[in-house]
Amino acid sequence: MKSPYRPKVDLSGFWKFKLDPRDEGEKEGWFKGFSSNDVAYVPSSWNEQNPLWDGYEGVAWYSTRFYVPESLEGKLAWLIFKGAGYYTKVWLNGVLLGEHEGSFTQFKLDATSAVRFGEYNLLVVRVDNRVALDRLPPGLSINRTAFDFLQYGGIHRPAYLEFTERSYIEALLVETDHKGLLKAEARIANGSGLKVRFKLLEREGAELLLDEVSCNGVLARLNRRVSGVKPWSPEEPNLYTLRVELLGERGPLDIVEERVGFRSFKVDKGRVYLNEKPVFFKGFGRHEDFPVTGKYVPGAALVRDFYLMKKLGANSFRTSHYPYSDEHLDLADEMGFMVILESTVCLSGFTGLFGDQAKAREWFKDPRIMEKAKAVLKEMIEQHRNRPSVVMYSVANEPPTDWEEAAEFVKQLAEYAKSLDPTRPVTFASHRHSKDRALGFVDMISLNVYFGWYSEWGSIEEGVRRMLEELKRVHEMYPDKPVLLAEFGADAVAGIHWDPPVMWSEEYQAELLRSYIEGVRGLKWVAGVHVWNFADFRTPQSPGRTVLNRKGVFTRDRQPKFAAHVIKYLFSSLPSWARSSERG
Ligand code: ADA
Repeated sequence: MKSPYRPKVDLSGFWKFKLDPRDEGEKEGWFKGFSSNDVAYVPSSWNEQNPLWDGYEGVAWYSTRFYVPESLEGKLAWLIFKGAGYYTKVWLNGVLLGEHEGSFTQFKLDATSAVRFGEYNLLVVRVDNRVALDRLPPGLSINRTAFDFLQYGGIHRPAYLEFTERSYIEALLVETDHKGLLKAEARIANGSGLKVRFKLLEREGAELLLDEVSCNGVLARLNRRVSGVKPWSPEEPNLYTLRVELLGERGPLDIVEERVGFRSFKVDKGRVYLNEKPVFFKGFGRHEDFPVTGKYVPGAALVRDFYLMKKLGANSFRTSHYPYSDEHLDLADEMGFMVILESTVCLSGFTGLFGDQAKAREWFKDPRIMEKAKAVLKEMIEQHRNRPSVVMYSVANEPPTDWEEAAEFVKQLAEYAKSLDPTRPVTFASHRHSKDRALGFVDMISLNVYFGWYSEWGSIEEGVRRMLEELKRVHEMYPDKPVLLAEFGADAVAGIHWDPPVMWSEEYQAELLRSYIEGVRGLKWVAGVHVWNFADFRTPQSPGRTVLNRKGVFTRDRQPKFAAHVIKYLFSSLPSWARSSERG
């Protein structure tokens, strides 16, 4: 839901910044303002803005001053952070507005009681990026984590203030199908006796629908079938604008807009269908990671990424391993990419964090952990569920679901996601394959496979043989579930070339990717192939990593490795729409 009509104060820019390694700032009242000569830019992570902060794990403080015009007096003031963390506390003019856990979902704080009109305001933000076992994703410290990406710290995504009347549109829920079904539910604050006008507009502005309904004090609903709309698909990402106006006596009190696409997505009898046609995922696991800005990928870099993915013939990606930014997913809606939206339960190296495995199993039974996992899933779904690009949810990455406790954990998350949004299928990414006890709890099976890299060193052929063997074993166990090759790949240091292909060379990466894709070509129960990864990215220091995870087919600054050219050729030879005549 966007609100182009609401007055806003953008908070991007240079903020005062201060590290607080002994976490004494709150005791010393830094929330009323603190002295420092350091600056950090917002939105961006702090890590690469100053080499002194690169590996910093701890608490840091941000402050900025902003002016609010007197003309806004009497309105409600909302402070919105699109993504900051890991753990954020916010004060305005010395008043604590609230706190939020997790870097990858937005949060909104009521600033009405603290904001000053017609003068400067002091905003102070305490950000804590410490890694811990009771955080998602978990770990022990910045280089001992269950996840293979860097725990940046900072106000990673945009922050701003917006102002509404006392009656305003709190939330908007939209559901469509590819035949023109349009269901909308607007939740109104202080809406009793008010009317709501729904308008559906074509890209050029032509009005396709206009409907005015009474608000029953809280909700205003629309349920129509719109004739003549064009379906949304990766090939033709047709978008429309649903404008919702809350009407007062003297005209609109509030106006919000949502871009909608008319599309249907389902999983049925071993296949995935978009607009009732079987579809084949071709794409990537990605990361939000960019030089200097860290977890903030600037708009221009995102545009390049999407043109590069289009150039390679990709039609989809997974938001490995956390919900991506609104800008990122806006481009997916706009440029036509199917998105598997993944939550922050990333547990790749989880079991290795615990000496005592019994303790590790206990983690999955801890109600506080389940509560946190459900909280981020809820925020993620509420923030992105109106998007046509989001076709499926992934509730976890690489949980140790050969364990009963972990399987039950994933089962509960899958059920919870369905209870929040019954219109979308659910999956999780498994690295336990045929030993996995949770595959039966989801609609599509997603497998992360690294035979020929973490095992069968140097032997791609043997790797592919084991990959097919394992995929077929899983297929026999779940013949009615489609299987996505959700991750496969090899590290390649850009510039290392070797004949014959040997590990770490560009040739080995390209050949492994080619062999995997050729291996699954035509298997009709294989729903697609997602290469790990689109681009190299920062990861915790370890003997197995050279500063970056280098499984990208592009370098971190988005230049192609040999594999990018090979993927372009392969993706162009793979169908986007699956045919029924494929082999069993
Ligand atoms: C895992 C994990 C990824 C990454 C990948 C790798 O499957 O899901 O985050 O760590 O392996 O490069 O090893």
